Order: sequence, then C-alpha cells, then structure tokens
Amino acid sequence: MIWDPQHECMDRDELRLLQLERLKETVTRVYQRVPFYRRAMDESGVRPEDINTLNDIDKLPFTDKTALRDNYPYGLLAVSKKEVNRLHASSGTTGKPTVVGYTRRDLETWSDLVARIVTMAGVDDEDVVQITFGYGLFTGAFGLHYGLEKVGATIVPASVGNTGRQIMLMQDFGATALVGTPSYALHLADAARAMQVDPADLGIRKGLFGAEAWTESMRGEMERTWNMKATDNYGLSEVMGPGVSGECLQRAGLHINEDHFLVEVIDPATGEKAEPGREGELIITTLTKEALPILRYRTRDITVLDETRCACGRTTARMRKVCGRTDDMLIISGVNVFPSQIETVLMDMAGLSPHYQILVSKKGYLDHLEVQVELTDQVFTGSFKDLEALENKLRQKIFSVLSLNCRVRLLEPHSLARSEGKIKRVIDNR
Ligand code: DLL
Repeated sequence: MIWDPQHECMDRDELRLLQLERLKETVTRVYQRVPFYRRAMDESGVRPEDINTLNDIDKLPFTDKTALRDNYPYGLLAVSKKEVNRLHASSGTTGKPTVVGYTRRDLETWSDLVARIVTMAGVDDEDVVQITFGYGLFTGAFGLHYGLEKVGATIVPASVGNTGRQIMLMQDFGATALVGTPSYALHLADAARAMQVDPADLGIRKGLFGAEAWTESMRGEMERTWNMKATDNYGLSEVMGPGVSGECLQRAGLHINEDHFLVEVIDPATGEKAEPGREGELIITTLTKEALPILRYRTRDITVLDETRCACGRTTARMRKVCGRTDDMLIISGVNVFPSQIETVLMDMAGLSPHYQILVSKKGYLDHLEVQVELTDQVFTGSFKDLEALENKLRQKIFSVLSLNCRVRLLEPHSLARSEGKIKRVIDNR
C-alpha cells in the first residue's frame, strides 16, 4: 500500500515545480524572519529573488550543526515562541544539545511523513508495534509514534530499557513489528535467548530500524535471528527527525519525501555537487517546515542518489543506505577506514556474533587498530586451535579489505557492554 499516492508517485516534472515553489517560499521566509539566514545570505550576496530555478540552490550558503549551537536555544526559529508546539533535542554527547521546534502544522506534517515510511515498510492497522526508542527529547520515539498512530497500528510504547520486560510484552501483547535501533534489537534478541526464548518464535515479522548505521550484512543477521523482514529508515532532528526517508519492501534504497525535503549530494571536500550517481555528503533543505526551516543542511551522512523509478511504483528519489558519516571515517596509518567495512567483514564470517568494538590507539608514532568481537556460544566452546585459526582468518580478511594490520581479540559471549540507544562502536584513543 502507498500512504499518499498523490505525492509519493508524483510525476517528477510536477514534483520539481512544487519543490521550486516551496523553496522560494522557504528562502523568502527565512530571509525575512531569521537574522542568521539574512546575514548568511547577505554575506553570500544572494537574495530571495535570485532563486528562480532549483539549480539556483547552489547560490545559497550551507548550514551546519554549529549554526544550531550558536543560536541555542531559540535563535533559528522562524515563528514566535507562542506558535511552537513541541521541542525536541538531538542526542549530543557533550555540552548543549541542539534544540529543534515544531508548530502544530509541522507536527501534522511529521506524522504524515512517518505514516508514509511505516506504510512503505509494510505496517498497517493490523500490526501491534513495539516502539523501543527512548521517549523523550530524542525524536525517534515520538516521531514513529504519531506516524504509526495515524496508520492505525496498535502501539506498545515500551520505550527503551528493561529488556526482560520488553520480551514479556512482545509475548503477551502479540507484537508483530519492532521499532528501534538495530543495535538495541540485537540486545533484545540476546535477552530473549537468556530467557530460553528463540527471538524467531516471538512473532515479530517486521523490523523498522533507524537512527544509526547498519550494514546489509547486519540486516541479514537480524532477519535470520528474528525471522523478520527488516527495513531501514532515516532522518535527523535538525530537519525533522525520522520521516525523511525509508525503504519500501523492494529495499532498493530509501525513498525520500521529496515534496518536503530538497536533497543534494556534494563532494564534502569541495562543496561542489557530486556527479549524478556518485557518492557524497547528503545536503537537505526543508521545504515546508514552519518553526525551524533549514537551508542546505550538511548532514555529514554519506550516500548516493537514485532517481530511477522503483518497482513499488513510487517515483520519489532514493538514497542508498547510509553506512557512514564523513566524520566517522578513521584515518589509520594513512588508510581511510569506515567502521562499516569492518562490520561487513565480521558479519560475513561464521562463528562471530554481531557484537563488536573497534579500538584505535597510538603506540609511539604508530597507529594501532584493534578489533574486538564476541564469539557465538557455539564457537566459544570449541578448541583453542580452532579459535586461533579463526583469529588468523579474521586478521587476514581485514587486511585484504583495508590493507591494514590489526590486532584481533575474540571475546567471550556477552562481554561487551550493550547499547540501549545509539551504539558507539569506535573508541579512538589517539
Ligand atoms: O536519529 C532520527 C531518527 C530516529 C531516524 C529514528 C530514524 C529513526 P538524530 O539523533 O538527530 O536523529 O541523529 C541523526 O543519525 O545524521 C545519521 O548520521 C544517523 N542516522 C539516522 N538514521 C540513520 C539510518 C535521528 N537509517 C543522525 N542509517 C543522522 C544510518 C542514520 N544513519
């Protein structure tokens, strides 16, 4: 089913006209109402009337996270505080969070866009959906919640934590779909097994995962573990939260809600548009946001755009699954390393669990990479010789992918800390 065929299957020329009209409105509004944008546009020598085609977006300055921090908490609002109906904040680890605001209409739009995403993932009013994102300032739980409510699903707002109880709720309430971070779903699967319950028997057939990067190999693991169909959905608080894009059941990229978000992909080093079909940093301009419109936001997320028509019938452009950010690329002994490359090696190797950690340190002048991964219960009880062979094989595999020597540490099952929110897999001590 398609939630909003009128917009999701729109003729692309018509879509471009709609985008242009909305872009002009947004640019005019922020120029008039937000001193930060007026200043930034004046400095770039561009005025709202200079935006006459979608390509003119190049003339606009980029916005990044520092703009939100510098204008904390209300400086970027384009409406009066009275018109703000809700606040959320992004999951910053240190210092002040970045705050985002929504008007009543923004909240309605948000639930509508999330309704599209969950419908794409195959959820409908027959489903009992357990939401395991933390309810609070984070946009994940409330974002998914109101979209799911709109499609009429039965929501179990379990929030995060208390894993044993989560399994009990799934069993007792007959949950059919699970919403959360992929890493928390792994944690839940462990918790089920600890209760002598096979996650595959829990009846969860749909997994809607997002808020952090996860590879195709991790998807395979998740689907086998839970006997489910797992889809990815993407978003970020600065532009709204979840609901920016999501996979349909074809799982051939994430459909972007392009009537509300204008996307570009740039070369992060030069800021120039990437060639079509080339990988780069995703840039998003909101087209309908009232409280906090944002121009050319630098997401740091790396993806590729695909405008070809999807077999599902939707015409919206799709973005490739985000497997890394420009700022999580590690440079180890001069070699560029994305954690997702290591995840893929680990997940494709028998005997290893999906729980791992990457440690980077400096020994003298040299960078040192260590990959720690938990063994599965079956392999753990095997012989020392087998473990040594596995360790060597893993080291060689990583070398063949990264051309980098690393230390491998195979760990006892359940020895790494489990994550309840977004997982942090890389510890860089340099
Ligand atoms: O994580 C919004 C969200 C909630 C999306 C629930 C999907 C589901 P922030 O906390 O602001 O917002 O973090 C945004 O998380 O720039 C990406 O780096 C990362 N991210 C979000 N979704 C995905 C995904 C929410 N599906 C940042 N794949 C983004 C990879 C993702 N990374």
